[in-house]
Amino acid sequence: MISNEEVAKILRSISEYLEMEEVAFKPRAYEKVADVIEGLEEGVSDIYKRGGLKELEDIPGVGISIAEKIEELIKTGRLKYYETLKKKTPVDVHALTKVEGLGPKQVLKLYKKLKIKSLKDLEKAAQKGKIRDLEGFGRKSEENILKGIGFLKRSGGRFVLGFTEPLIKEIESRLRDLRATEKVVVAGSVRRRKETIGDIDILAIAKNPKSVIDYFVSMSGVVRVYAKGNTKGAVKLKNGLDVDLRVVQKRSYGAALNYFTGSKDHNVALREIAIKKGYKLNEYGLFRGKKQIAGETEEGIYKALGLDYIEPEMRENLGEIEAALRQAQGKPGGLPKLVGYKDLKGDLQVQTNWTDGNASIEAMARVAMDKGLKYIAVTDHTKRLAMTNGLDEKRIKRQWKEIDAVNRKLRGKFKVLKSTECDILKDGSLDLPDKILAKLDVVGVAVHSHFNLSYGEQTERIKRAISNPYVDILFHPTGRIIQRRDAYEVDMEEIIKTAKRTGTVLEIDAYPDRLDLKAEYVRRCMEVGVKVAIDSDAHAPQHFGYLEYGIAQARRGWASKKDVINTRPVNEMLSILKK
Ligand code: DGT
Ligand code: CA
Ligand code: CA
Ligand code: ZN
Repeated sequence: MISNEEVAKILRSISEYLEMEEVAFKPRAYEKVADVIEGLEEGVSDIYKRGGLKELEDIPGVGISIAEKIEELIKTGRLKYYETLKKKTPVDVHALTKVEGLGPKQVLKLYKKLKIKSLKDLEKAAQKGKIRDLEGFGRKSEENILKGIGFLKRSGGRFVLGFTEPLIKEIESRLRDLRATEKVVVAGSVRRRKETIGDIDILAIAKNPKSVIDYFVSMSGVVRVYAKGNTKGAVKLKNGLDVDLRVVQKRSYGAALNYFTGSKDHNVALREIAIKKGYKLNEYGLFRGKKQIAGETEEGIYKALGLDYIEPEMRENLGEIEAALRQAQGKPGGLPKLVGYKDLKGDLQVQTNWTDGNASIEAMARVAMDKGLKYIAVTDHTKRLAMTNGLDEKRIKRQWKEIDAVNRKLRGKFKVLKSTECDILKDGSLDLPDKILAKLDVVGVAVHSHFNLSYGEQTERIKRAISNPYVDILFHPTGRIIQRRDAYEVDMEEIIKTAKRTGTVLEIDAYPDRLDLKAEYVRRCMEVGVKVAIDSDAHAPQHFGYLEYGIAQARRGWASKKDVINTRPVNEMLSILKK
């Protein structure tokens, strides 16, 4: 059965091949559908099984032609159209365009001039200095290519949690559906909600462990079996991801869950506490001599160690154990009560089809409403980002009329706020005049260019932008994209202090490969008293589902509900902004 991830990958490659050939419009259509499919909760195969082509066509952005291609993939696992494109230009576009700065057109040129087909070819050519002489390239772009390849290598082997989760959930549910399993839970970095994961660690309680392991090592998608024991299995999936499964006994469940959730540093610290108390802690339980005194539940273990329960997202041995001890002893400096996964009432960064989003304001509002939100801020890009069709003064005023109309329709149920993702220009001034910003409900600003300024210049630029009295939120403050682009050089300590001084909110962008702010900066915000917003950065209705990764990031940064402005009802949220 073909996964959504695989379908999306093929559609994305098609988009890249078509873009290479400079076909108009179509590439964007394929890319949008790929995004949508990646975000679907239901598998495309299941959707197809349910209602055939018709049902596929109900997926946003899917017309008959793409629907038929998905059908062919589901039925045969192959796609002739894609194979023809691949034959014509036999290059690994997907891998090559992962190199920051390389688009499909450059890839085609590199193939035609230097026969570059793969990352390896690319690296060799760049090292030999062959790329700098090509028209449209230069010494600088050759350097950047080598940098980009280095970056890909360093992040190699890890997977972005938010993009991998549909697969994780699928495996989890397959195991849950087995008659033999009583309980199935994913531990490790997945349970700690890290940004990226090295592998999937699954625990199960089962009546007949052997049968569960047998199923596990032979399920579809497995390309290699590392281990197959009576209570333990380890496999590699065809996307390169490793999965470990352990079947444990009920009375050890809490201890195993605690052990395999980690982190390793957290475990080591817990074990030391156990030893000091004269106990022994391992994945089977907490023992005094031979007698098990805890281990069926995690709560029981923490309690027996004299600690308050610690949420998985905090288990990094970065002070949470000391805080849990103080908490249990009723002393100040205890654990924060973390923001919850259902606490958000609004989303303050949403793009629509006025720029590079794929749905209308009303469609985005209705999906947000279905997700249980009460408000969104429409934050389309501004004119400097011409490739997104960014808004100028005239168009943003027209957009307000549409927002007013949607608000009339949804009155009493939902509120659409007038906002912007206003571009921060090179000198820290903004892409819209103050007189427009003054009329918006919320003003978001963001850096989208000049990533290479010096540390000092970049810091001054952003400080200037957020010192504007109309600016409420700094979106994706460091610009990093996980596994693609490092944060720009910027003094975050200085930005956080400036945010404090000016009352600016910093965003946790929930998009799975942004998660910008990093947890350590979120935690710094909490210490300094800077508020954060958790936004989806949605460009399609499905993206609201990503909010949970932003919440996870906030929890990993020790944020509580009151620290996150969009946990508040709309009027209360607006009242704490600048003005
Ligand atoms: P990952 O997979 O790299 O994203 O990170 P984790 O934390 O999932 O690490 P993994 O899969 O190697 O191991 C899962 C958990 O098992 C880990 O969080 C803690 C526990 N663990 C693994 N090795 C050790 C160890 O040598 N000592 C202790 N105390 N715990 C360990
Ligand atoms: Ca792991
Ligand atoms: Ca593991
Ligand atoms: Zn942006």
